Amino acid sequence: MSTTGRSFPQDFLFGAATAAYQIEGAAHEDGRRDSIWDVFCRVPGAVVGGDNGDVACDHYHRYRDDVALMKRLGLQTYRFSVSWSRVRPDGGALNPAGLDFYKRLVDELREADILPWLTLYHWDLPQALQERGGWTARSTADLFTEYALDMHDALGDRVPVWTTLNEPWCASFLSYTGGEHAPGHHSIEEGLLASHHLLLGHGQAVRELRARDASLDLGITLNHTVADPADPQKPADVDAARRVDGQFNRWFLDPIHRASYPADIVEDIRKVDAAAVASFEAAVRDGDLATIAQPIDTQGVNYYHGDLVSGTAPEHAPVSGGPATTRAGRSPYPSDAGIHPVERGLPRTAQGWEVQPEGLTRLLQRVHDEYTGEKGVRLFVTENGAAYDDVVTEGAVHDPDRVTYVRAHLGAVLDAVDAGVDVRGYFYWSLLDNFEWAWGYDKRFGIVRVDYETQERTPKDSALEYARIIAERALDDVSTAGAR
Ligand code: PNW
Repeated sequence: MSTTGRSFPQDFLFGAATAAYQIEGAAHEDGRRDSIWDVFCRVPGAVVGGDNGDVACDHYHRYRDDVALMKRLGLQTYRFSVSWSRVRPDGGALNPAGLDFYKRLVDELREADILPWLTLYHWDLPQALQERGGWTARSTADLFTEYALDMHDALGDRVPVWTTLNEPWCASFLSYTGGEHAPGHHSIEEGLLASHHLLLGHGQAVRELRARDASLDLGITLNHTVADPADPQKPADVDAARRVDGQFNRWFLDPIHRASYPADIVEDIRKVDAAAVASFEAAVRDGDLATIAQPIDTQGVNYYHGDLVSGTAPEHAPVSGGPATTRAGRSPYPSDAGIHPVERGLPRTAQGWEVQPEGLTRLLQRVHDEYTGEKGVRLFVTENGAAYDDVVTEGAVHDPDRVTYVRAHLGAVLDAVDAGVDVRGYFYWSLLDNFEWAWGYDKRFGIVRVDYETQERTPKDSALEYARIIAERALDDVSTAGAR
């Protein structure tokens, strides 16, 4: 234990996260059928390089080695997701062969003394359900609830922590409005309906799982940004930050914790597409918001970067990299007028995302102060990480930028802990290099390098550093000076 460093609380959990479609492969084995991502990957131009998840990291066949690797790194917990189309290939009837994979994985984790943290939905909706409207259809929320109960029947005695959805913002607006993710649609109405039915599925699943077993730790993971006005004195800039915050953060935090959608944002969107908002309002039935606001135990916070925004269009070419535009230059914001990203000279990752660790401290503090603290909902950073171009040498992979990134963000978490925020753990995204959605295999987020020819795994310098931090349960001063 470091004597001069900053220690983590005794019960703080260190882990790493992955998602089914990004690592499993085995896309056509043991009865698995297409998800919307299998189909989306076949659309020319949808994914960089025409890549897909058919093989990915072949984790479906290599999970034993991967768990052994987690054990070697000292991970205390592993956050993974279940492929709905493996377990219920058409969205409905159960496929025992697919389910067996998750039983084997969970047993392996428990054997290694690694806490299994299960996410039910990380974006791979069965294609059969998309053909019936996907998340724009209310029936999808009901089928999601049934699927959650199937999973609980199979694993309820062995998995203590259950996350319903990963990042419903991505699964609704980035997917049905911005078109960047599957199913690749460009509709404000669909984005709004999808967000509501995702949240409804979350609330129903929490209610039913809770009724089955009061001891489960239940929650949801949201992706956030920290939106700052370029000039806090300019009303147009302050308004731009309000719009980003409202559509990205409050659209999900408010219904989950306060049983309401943010009225200012509803009105903003109404000005853009009144018919879409009318359709959304008709879809929000009596009682839905109470269902969505079921008490939860754990709130997952995913943080990659913030946004500096202005209300006035820049004189020069707009900056890229933030979520204000998709790769194809479309906006995932239903109300995107007056949102202009501003360059602030921060370092950027290989994907163009800004590196802004202090934003994580502010984000955790804000979620705690405004939403979760008074209810005693625990916070976990369920994702944080960066894509960089690694330097591969004989037997080692050097990723100094990622080492700095991880240290700086763990420092930011400790700053939040010191300020009294109830944050209980951190998951690095991701354990392995993997299929980075619309970016294909072009962007590597792993602390473990994957050679996609041989499937060989090599822990990067960042993995060794993370393992050291976990073992010491502290951030020592030496490298902190350089990182923060
Ligand atoms: C998250 N955006 O995705 C996901 O949960 C992971 O599956 C993913 O690999 C990771 O972050 C890195 O991208 C996001 O455009 C994708 O704002 C896009 C955005 C945010 C999160």
